[in-house]
Amino acid sequence: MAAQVIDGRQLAAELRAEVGREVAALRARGRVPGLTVVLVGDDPASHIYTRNKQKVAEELGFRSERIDLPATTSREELLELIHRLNADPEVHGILVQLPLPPHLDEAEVIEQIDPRKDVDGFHPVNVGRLWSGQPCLAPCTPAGILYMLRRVGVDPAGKRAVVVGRSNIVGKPMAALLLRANATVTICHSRTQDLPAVCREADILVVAVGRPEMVTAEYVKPGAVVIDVGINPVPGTKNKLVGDVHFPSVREVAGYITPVPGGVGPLTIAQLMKNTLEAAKAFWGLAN
Ligand code: L34
Repeated sequence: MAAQVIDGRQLAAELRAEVGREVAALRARGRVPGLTVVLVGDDPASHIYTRNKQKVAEELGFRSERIDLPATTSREELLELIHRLNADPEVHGILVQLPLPPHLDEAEVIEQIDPRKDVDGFHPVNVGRLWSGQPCLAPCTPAGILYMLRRVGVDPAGKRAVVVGRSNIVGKPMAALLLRANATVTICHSRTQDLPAVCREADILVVAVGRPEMVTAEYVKPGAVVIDVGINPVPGTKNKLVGDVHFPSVREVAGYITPVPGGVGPLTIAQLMKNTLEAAKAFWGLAN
């Protein structure tokens, strides 16, 4: 029996609606949560994602601002902007879209963001809190995936979870969140020996490697939940995308599978709204 395809657009719409109701209630009391997205340079994919983030923030009633800086922006200019945003009481969430142009040090830039405004959850303070089980802002893609699992009724507790990819944005925080949810977690990467065999152990398989359609049916235990974080443009097409999972073959063996597009991406943006709302509430001293 073919897998159930998880409708990320639908789930994201529901999460957005939830956030939107809370934003409306806050606005009725004169409080407006604010998100500022900073985009440096002109990476075409980053343009699309940041435009979507800003649009959704506006729709949900946030004060939403996007700051576009040229690729030639200096380290000093960018850090000065971040310090200004840290000090601005109308800004509750700051997101610097990655990747940055090569002359800028991403780790340094992230560390300059006030951890309370770090709605990406990339600041070392939030990373440490995530791994030590404290309340924190967690990275949007993995947090959105956990929301997804919950909504389709998959509880990670006691299950075998395999995360393919060890990036700071997805792989590592995904492993932390699954561990916090009591899964038995394995992190795989380019040096993992016999990757298909390790993946076949997974009840929950999360793939975030950036290699088009790498994961085929032979990687997947029958009935497993397969979450595809990849977003790879198909060469020679205008806008066509594929994931890191070979959807046609894997859907025949998996129990659940996320499509690309329309899977993890929309949840990432919805979770960003949730994180921004939580950051604003914490700023005002309102309980979460
Ligand atoms: N700082 N940088 C920072 N935070 C992030 O959380 C991100 N990321 C990744 C890249 N850089 C970042 C994103 O927002 C990737 N990412 C992201 C967000 C949304 C979507 C894709 C990537 C998305 O909405 N994808 C749509 C398709 C969009 C299209 O048509 O191109 C989807 O349905 O998957």
